Amino acid sequence: MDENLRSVDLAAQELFQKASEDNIETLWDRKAALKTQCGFGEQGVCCRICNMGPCRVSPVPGKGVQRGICGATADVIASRHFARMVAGGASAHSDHGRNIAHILHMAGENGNYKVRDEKKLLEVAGRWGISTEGKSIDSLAHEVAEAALNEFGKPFGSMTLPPSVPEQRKKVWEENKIVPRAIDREVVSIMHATTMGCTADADSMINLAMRTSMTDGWGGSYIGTEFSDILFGTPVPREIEANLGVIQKNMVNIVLHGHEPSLSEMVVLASEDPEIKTLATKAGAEGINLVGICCTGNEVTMRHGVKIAGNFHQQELAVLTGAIEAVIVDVQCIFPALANLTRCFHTKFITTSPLAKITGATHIEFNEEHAYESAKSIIREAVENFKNRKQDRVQIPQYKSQGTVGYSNRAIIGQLDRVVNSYTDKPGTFKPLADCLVSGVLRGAVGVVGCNNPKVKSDYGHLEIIKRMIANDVIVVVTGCAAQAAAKAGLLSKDAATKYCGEGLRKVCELADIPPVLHMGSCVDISRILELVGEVAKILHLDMSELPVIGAAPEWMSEKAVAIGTYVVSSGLDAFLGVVPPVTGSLEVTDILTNRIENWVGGKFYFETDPVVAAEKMLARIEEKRAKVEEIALQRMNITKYDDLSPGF
Ligand code: XCC
Ligand code: SF4
Repeated sequence: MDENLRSVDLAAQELFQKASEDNIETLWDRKAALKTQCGFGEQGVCCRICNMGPCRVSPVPGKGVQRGICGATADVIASRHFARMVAGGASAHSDHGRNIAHILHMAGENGNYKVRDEKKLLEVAGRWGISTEGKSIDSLAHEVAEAALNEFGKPFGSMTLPPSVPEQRKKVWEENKIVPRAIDREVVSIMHATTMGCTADADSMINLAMRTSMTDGWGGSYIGTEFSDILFGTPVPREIEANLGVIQKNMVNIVLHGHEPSLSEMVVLASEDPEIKTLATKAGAEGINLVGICCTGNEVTMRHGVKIAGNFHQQELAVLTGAIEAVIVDVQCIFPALANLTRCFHTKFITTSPLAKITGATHIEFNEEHAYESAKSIIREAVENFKNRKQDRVQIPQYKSQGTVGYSNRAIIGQLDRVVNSYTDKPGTFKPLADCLVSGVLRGAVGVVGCNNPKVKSDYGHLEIIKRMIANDVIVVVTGCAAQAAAKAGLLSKDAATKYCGEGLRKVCELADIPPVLHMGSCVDISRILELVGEVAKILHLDMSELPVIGAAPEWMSEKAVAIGTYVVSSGLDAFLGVVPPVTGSLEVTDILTNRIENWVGGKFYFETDPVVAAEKMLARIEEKRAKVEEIALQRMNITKYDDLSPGF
């Protein structure tokens, strides 16, 4: 592939050059080596569920082999595959949530982990129906953690839903029988229902997948976010820098990559340890420079302002700079290729989780019981490695952008409150935002999330959609690698409002002192977006599906994105996928996901690979929903005029 077609990122383009000069392989080379990828797999019509197979059936009805050995049709095979992707994704997010709950369970004054946000703990205790009276913070934390942990395997009843779910939405879920039961149970249910000889009906299969996806968004991910905020602090706005130019020539550079903040939080703390700092100086470095990649990077940038080295597609490129002493990883989205690649340099590749050991990496298992010491010994490896760096092989592309991150919902309300200072009857809500949406100052809101994928030009889809949204007065919230794409392109800076926005959004940004694109965190933090949308819907007495709000994953690759897309749609919002999921070999499954599902839950999937076309369709869909918003809201609130606009906006 022409190198300039791989990524819009100039830092990346510079390093593609270096990779080819040095004859070092990257993901794009491996993609090219695969030549044409398997068409059956791509369309979801190859079944490997039992060992009579693999059975690959024809994606064309009436032509070629129509059934697998057991008789499963393309519809059955594609729907089962889709459901397994949802289960895979939901399990990753939820297991992450569970780990954070375990950390909260062990938190205490004398331990390594402490409760940093007591207010949030009290709030969350309320949501689990736990009385706070007469309890110490630590014992309350313990109790809240236990309540959450019980959600994963509770034998009876349904999952405890957060208070942000509007009543209308709950009814939709009940009618569709997609109220999730225990978090683990739903994932197991999918594995069961998809095994040989169970569900052979696309409608029911997608329905089960929807129920499972809800355990992710409104369950495991929600717990992951809330408990991380309790433990490590709820993010507040802070300035950061992003792109490979944040790597420092004279410092010990450590890449934090993966997803769970339990390790990275300790690494941040331990990097300040006097002993470690002295060690760095002795090694001849000016200090320690932590930089983040993927969602672990998002977690620590949101809470500590740790600089962003890049997103998913930059994990190899960071190593290619030759200036990385260690890549420290926990779980998810880690290329096994880093093992070989780091060997071409002095870089240490350190795995820390028993769930993500990688052949060729140095495994130093992270011990949560002795988290601080454990993090210190991991950093020590990196610092001691500084002396092995070959400065003549170092090439750090000098590209980086400034931006503001840290938009938790509390932070967003804080910004709104600064404008609506005369609005005092209900301070501290999303009311001003709801007002802007109804009045049309903001046409709508879009969440742009997800990965990079070499099937599309890196970052192009993210940036194209984001720019087109904000130019049309649609406010954008971002998480995951989409957020990092936005950061690298300068879209998280407050200046972006003047540069790219329509008049309405620009005004809102100026008044509230926010960028037009709000970084809300990692991918589990899409739960923040759910909370935001749910609360705004509640204020307007609307269902989530009635709001001019859309989700988009322009460059997704992970099973997690399939789980996310499915819970977004099940929550009533459209989800635009920029890479087609492996279901198109079944007309029926494609029809369910892009059409019929809307009759069930009010939102549907769009498969649209051209971001320019996707953006047009998104804007049209927003206007379609807008047309009815005010009317319905007035009706439900039983008033004739929505004159209650927040003063200030
Ligand atoms: Fe992974 Fe979360 Fe995708 Fe990025 S966006 S490539 S999942 S790091 Ni979630
Ligand atoms: Fe083939 Fe059916 Fe077995 Fe799948 S479950 S591999 S279609 S026989």
